[in-house]
Amino acid sequence: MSSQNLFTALRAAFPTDLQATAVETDEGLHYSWDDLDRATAMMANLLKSLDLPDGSRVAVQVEKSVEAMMLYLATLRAGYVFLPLNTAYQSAEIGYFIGNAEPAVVVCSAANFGWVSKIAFKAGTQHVFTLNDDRTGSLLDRAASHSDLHPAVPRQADDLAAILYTSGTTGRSKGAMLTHGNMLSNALALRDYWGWTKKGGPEGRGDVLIHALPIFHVHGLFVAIHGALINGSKMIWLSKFDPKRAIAHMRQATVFMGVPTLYVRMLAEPSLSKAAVKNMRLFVAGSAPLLIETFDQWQALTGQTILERYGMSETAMLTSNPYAPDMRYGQQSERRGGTVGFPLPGVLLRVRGEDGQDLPTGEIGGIEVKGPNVFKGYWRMPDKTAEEFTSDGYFKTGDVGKVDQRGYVTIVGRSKDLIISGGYNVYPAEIEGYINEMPGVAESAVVGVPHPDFGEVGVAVVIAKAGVALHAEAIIAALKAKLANFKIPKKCFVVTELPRNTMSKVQKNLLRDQYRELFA
Ligand code: MLC
Ligand code: AMP
Repeated sequence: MSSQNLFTALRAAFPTDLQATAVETDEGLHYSWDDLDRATAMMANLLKSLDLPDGSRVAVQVEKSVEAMMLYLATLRAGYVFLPLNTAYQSAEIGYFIGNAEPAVVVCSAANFGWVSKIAFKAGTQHVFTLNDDRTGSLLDRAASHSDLHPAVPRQADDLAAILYTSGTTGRSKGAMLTHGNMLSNALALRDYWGWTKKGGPEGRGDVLIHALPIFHVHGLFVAIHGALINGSKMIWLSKFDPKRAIAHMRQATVFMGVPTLYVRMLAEPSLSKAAVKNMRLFVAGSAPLLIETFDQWQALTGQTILERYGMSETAMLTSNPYAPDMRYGQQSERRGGTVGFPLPGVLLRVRGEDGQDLPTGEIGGIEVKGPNVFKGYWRMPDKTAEEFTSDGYFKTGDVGKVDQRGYVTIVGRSKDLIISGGYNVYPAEIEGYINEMPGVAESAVVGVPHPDFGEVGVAVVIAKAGVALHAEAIIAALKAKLANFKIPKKCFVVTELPRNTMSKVQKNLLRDQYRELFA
């Protein structure tokens, strides 16, 4: 059987002119396709020289850089398993991921080497390299002495390519195992569905993607990077999102991908106009609900219609509004705000009630999915995996939604207790766990409330033990010392009681209503 290594497919799509620019950074650096090819070969050869066991994990917590993307591609090329970690994670979070995944290689910034290497060596990791966002570090030093030729290691569709940790509503984070086949099938489906055009192809000019998202989650790492590479398209690379810079680059670009917060921030820029986006052909939004106001304002100001899609770490992309009319649904299938469009070709999606029965069109229930993009299971958690799949092989997404007469899917909520803040997932149970451990705390509840910039943010409501005086600021400060910054509740209230139902369960819906206007 021929190899299904995702890298091989991406490499095959490189343009013939390898000296052309593949990535241009906001700072003005140019990387050619040949640079991508040679640097990933050198890094893959470095990994190979370490004699790692088959299936070894390469865990990476570094700032966004083109070299960090190359490390991802090199890991695929060498046949190992990539494990990206958000740079906001602190030692307790990193300690859990490294302890659970037992990576053979860990890559971190030189600034974090002290504490990260301590965690890694304790977990049995043999190799810890550094990689900084200024193109320095031991990873590049060591790779420099290796050959720039590397035949990609043959992999089958079912072989692991990456593990993405997603937090859980109860217990610890789960590592979603994604295969080469999951990601290649999704990349090919999106290439066709979103009408990517190749330079020199029938449409001539070829797409150029503005890459403005972090590269440790599905959206920036897979949807954006695979999207550009599988089409041989150039990327304009922003190491950190900046609305002014993103808009300025639109004159030379054609595709932009962002979480809703990025669109909200660009809408506040006076430089956003029809003229500024006239070269652009596609704006994609996802990872969190896009408010209809944002969709409408974007259309009014730029004349362009945002294409909203829906996905998750466990499944990559599941549904999308159509780029062009989707003939499965007829000529009238335009992009509709407030919906996430249709299941992508190859994806089966159904809505089921609590009793496990399929619901009629238009009724609201749990969204279940099946397809070549759906992950293999949770790393070393067979029971959790079994719980999340139905007997006929559908994955229960935890999202609540409906499908209308015309086939459009709408997400109306989540059955999982989850806050999505600026496109990042925050699990209240995790934050509550940390608060409840603090001295003097009797109980706490964390709820998500609307926020004009992040869409939704966390608010903590805490009850003190009898006779103890708690201070909201001190609780927030203590959380900041332990948790990734985006997980910190934006407000904390110390109260005397929490609303409860007759079963004594905290009624989070009442708390959400109570604090709904906090950031209005
Ligand atoms: C930063 N902060 C956040 C936050 N990001 N708080 C809540 N939610 C967030 N997402 C905190 C900072 O720590 C800081 O706090 C304060 O808010 C202001 O920071 P900022 O400078 O405004 O933030 P910035 O660095 O500009 O980051 C905002 C952002 C970033 C929107 C650019 O969060 C981002 O890149 N989000 C994209 C996430 C993403 O890629 N998601 C895809 C997941 S994949 P303090 O107190 O320290 O000052 C997925 C599947 C799918 O979901 O379908 O795609
Ligand atoms: P993650 O675990 O980070 O991959 O987040 C996946 C979750 O993000 C999904 O289960 C949804 O709840 C949410 N999500 C992704 N895209 C959308 C969207 N377009 N609209 C609403 N929610 C979304």
